Amino acid sequence: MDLTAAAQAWRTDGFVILPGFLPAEELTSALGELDLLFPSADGFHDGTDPRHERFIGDEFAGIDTFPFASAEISLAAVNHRILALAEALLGDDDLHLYGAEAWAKYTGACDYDQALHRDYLNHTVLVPSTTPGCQQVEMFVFLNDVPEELGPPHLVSRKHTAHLPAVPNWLLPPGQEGTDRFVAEADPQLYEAEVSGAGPAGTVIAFEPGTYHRGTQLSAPRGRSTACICASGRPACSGDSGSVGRRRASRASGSSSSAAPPRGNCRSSVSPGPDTLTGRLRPWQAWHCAIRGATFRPGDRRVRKRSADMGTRGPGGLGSHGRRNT
Ligand SMILES: O=C(O)CCC(=O)C(=O)O
Repeated sequence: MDLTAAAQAWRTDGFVILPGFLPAEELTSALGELDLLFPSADGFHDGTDPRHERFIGDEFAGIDTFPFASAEISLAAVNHRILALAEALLGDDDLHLYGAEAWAKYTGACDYDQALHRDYLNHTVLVPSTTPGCQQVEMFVFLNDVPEELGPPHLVSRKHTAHLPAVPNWLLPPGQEGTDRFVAEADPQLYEAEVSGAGPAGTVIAFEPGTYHRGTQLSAPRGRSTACICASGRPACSGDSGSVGRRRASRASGSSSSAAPPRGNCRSSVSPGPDTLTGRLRPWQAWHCAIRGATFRPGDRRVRKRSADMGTRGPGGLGSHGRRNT
């Protein structure tokens, strides 16, 4: 599917699924650093990786916030094809990445099955907009193959949901009762209308925060799925209220994570400086520089050299943001 067709599908359905959109060779370096973030499937399931306990009992505990410990995975979130797709879908080239996460899920670690929901409570200050110039796009980027047994997101076309009010925001499977005015039982047809995002590594699922979607259960024995999630749009139109939406989604799906403390806010961890807004450096380019600088690890001479270079590079470089490497 070319970008024009993708934009058409996005306008009609509120999402577009692009199987294998990132070619394997553009994921190789990110995959080579995946163990900096997450245990392997064997390391988790055999309990041999000391980090395995983190993932047990809370689906959101598998989320790392941007910038990641791996420069290459951070860069995957702003891969040039992702940027071109965001520009095509939003019809705008003045975009800012306002959030990025990397997420690992392991079969049996917890309940990953979510209720259908929209993301407006943690992506916008108001209800999501379809107004040109004020839209946002979220993308799931699969780092490995995600067949149905590894819990791909499911989405529902706007054709079935455009008429639905902003509240309730979580629509439970038929037969389950809502707990407050934000959570209600869905019309049975809504779950029947779901489309699966299952696809090979490199698949990108782009959706508008007002599109109903949900995470699904992992059932493959000893399975692991990993994805990057990135969100971009016009900063003037986007807001952030932490991860309220996710916590509420998990409460609606009965997961134990409702009592978890709020997770960190990745939206402001590295933001393009004022110079990037004056047109000297496009925001995306600034992000590339910032990622390389902010993912510095002590002892990593390769990354240290890059960040030192960027400090002298002028607008948008790390030095001009006045930020320190951590
Ligand atoms: O991970 C997924 O497949 C979907 C997650 C999701 O929609 C959410 O947590 O809001």
